[in-house]
Amino acid sequence: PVTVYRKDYQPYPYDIPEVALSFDLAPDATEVRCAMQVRRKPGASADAALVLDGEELELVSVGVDGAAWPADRYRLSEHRLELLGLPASAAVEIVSRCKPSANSTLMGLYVSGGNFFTQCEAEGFRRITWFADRPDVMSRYRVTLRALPDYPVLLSNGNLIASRQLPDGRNEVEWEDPFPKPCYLFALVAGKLTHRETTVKTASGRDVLLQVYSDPGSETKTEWALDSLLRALRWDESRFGLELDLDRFMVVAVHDFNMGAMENKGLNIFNAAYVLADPDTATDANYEGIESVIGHEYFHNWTGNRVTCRDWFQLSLKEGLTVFRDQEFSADMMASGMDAAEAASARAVKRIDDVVALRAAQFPEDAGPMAHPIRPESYQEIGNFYTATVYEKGAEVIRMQHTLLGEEGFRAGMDEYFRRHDGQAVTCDDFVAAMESVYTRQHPGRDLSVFRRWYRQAGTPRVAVKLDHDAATRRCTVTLTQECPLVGVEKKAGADYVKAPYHIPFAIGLLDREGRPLTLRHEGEARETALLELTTQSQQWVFEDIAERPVPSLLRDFSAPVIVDYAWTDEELALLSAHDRNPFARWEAGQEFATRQILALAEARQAGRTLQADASFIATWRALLTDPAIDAAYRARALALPSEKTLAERMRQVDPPALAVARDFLRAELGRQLAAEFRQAFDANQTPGEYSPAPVPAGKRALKNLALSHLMAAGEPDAQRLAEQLYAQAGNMTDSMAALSALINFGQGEYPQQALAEFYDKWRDNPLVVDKWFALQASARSTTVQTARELLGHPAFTLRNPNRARALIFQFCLNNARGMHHPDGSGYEFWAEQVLALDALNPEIAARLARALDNWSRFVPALRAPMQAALQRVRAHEGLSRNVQEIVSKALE
Ligand code: BAL
Ligand code: ZN
Repeated sequence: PVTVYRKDYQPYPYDIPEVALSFDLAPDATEVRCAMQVRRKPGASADAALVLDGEELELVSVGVDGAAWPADRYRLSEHRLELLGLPASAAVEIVSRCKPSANSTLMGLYVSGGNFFTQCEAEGFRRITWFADRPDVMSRYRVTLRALPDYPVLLSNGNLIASRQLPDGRNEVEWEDPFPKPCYLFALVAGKLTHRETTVKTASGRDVLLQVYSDPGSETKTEWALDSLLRALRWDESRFGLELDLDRFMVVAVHDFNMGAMENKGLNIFNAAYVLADPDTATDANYEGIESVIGHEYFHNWTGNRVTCRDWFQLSLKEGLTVFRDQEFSADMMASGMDAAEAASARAVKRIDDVVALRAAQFPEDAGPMAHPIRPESYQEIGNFYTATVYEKGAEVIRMQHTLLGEEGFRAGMDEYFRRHDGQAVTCDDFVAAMESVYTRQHPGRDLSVFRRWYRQAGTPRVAVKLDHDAATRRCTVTLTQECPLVGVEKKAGADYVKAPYHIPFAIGLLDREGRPLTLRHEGEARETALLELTTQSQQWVFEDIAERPVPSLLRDFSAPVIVDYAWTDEELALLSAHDRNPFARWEAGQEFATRQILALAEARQAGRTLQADASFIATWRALLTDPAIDAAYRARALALPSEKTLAERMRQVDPPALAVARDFLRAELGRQLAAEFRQAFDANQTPGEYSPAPVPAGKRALKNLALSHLMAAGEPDAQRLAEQLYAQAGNMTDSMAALSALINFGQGEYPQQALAEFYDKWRDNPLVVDKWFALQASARSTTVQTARELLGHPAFTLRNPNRARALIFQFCLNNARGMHHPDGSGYEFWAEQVLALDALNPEIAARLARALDNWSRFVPALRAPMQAALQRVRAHEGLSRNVQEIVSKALE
């Protein structure tokens, strides 16, 4: 496989300012005519070939300036068409055919549910026509679609400029996108679809049409998506001064889709899971996810589309920034209409959820064989780099810039970025330079040169904290020392590869021994939270007028994506968990306390000792559960035990079954010892009346259902009756799923299996709910490889639908510690079979599953050997895609 390096970037020698595409759509053979105006760039060699990418295409003809281009003046190979000897300016026309109905990769043009859809990012456009498939070639597109009346809705980017019926009975439409764009933002949709729409005025008074398209019959499920779109439009106007630039913005839902959604200019195509919702079929998490993804794709219109990436190494330029923007959008939506204290808690809940996700997915990636900087240096298959690092750590790197500059400074930096780069394809460094222009104005003599290392170094830095207190001088000295060990490929880079310290904004507070906040006095400033800027390996800060040794509250609001090393005592953690006024750090203290408990229990389990919960930990949990000052949503987060994935990162040798037993034990023990308190929380957090996905009722459901799971896990006498009642009477999918999950994981008797069967019968025609049904079983505690195999044989299962594959196979391989990590290795054999089966259909999805064994070398020896064998089996398979090959090869290196 060919490795592509960032350092090898070369500009494309031609401009392609105009592209006219015309499609004769038919499932088995679609003909595509691609007419391009090409102009050799000043300074490019007159010999420079026009190199075009293509995959799975049949070439029909090549023409230049209205005449056939002689065969000896182009070279055609499997993935390349090179036109030689072109004049400096030419009209090139290529006609080709593709086969949408045979396209199971879901990249390029494909058929789903009888309709046509496209997915072009990163390199799918080359499956539609030969083209310069790279983001720095930006063109204005005019698109003509022709299709039989079976496809009444014909959509593409931009504005509809003509629509007619042809003499042969087909319909023809023309679309024009006034904004130059890279081809990865091209899209078309054709088929039978219904839609919901609204017209709104933008801030500057223009009328714009917002539309959400979906399968006929699903029109009742698109209200939330359309409302979310309107909220996103308003939010970008008010927070960033960015307005919708088109007259029309469309969102289309499709059931077969590799990603969550795609930001094609003016025609976003969405996985139906992020569009369709009603209270009966969607959970609170689904509603939140829809709002967030609708926002994310909409925000890309400026951060990604108006300013795009020079090359795919810069992916985080648009993704990290847009994730940061969608996180802020969600936080602002959650906090809207609340008073200051409620809003702070709502924002903390969002921050906690984002950090939980980062730690579960990105920290392991940063410590494994696929570790890469947020701006990777190389790749074999760019599809493998749509990662938690590029997205979620990328967002943290943007957030740190926001923290360093402040809200006003960050906004000024964004304004400067658009002033400099609107309409261009640029680099991450261009973004930092715009922010730096503001930072340097704010802090003369300082710059972001050290900060830029976040873009070129991989791995999660560790920050060790030392706290010295001198009673005589009443001074408290805080020493921060950072280290970042070599990770992944860096270890092989040789002795001359040296990692340098990062610029780490580290927010800190101090509490006295009663839990009261202390004022941090440093260099004439007095604050409750100090933002320390660590820019070298080790630095010290002295805080004045501190009478006794304080308790430190560290990395408040998770001000940097680092791991903190500090040896709090259990008593200090309990104190922080009860009193820290920074809600994120308060949550963190409880999580650290719980982590210590579960790791100790896992060790006891491994050593064959009796498991026992610590009384002071139970007391800490009791205090959180009964604190009347904290709202339900926050309490549900504070009481949630750390995930097995997060816990695994803290084990020297990962032992998922031991962790699962330890975590289950603690959950049950909490349920037993705090049964009365959990029962009270269950009763006090009912949400009768009409369903609303708003944060307050959703928070109540989260706490109530957490309480139920503890009571069920503990086998409390009345718990199953509560669960059965909740299941039977649930007025929304959140409660139905919570009850069913509690029943199938911890229930007794026949009811749980009956409920499961009844659930399927009720929802068999709703694919998104059937996905939930598969996912629930795949991750259930009692599910074995055998059960997973039986589910593969269920008539509703298909590997061709990514959502279904994710619901069953990914859930089992990633979220079922006992089944997947059975010491006989059967889970890993299952994984290998499914990776290979998926690879034959859809390499992008197969490569995602392949990553489930990334960190095999950090597992206990008994699991390591069968994991390695499964990886080797996959690597040895003939005809493996480039996608999967890159993943398994790196894992085994
Ligand atoms: N650009 C790929 C999908 C997304 O991140 O929005
Ligand atoms: Zn994105």
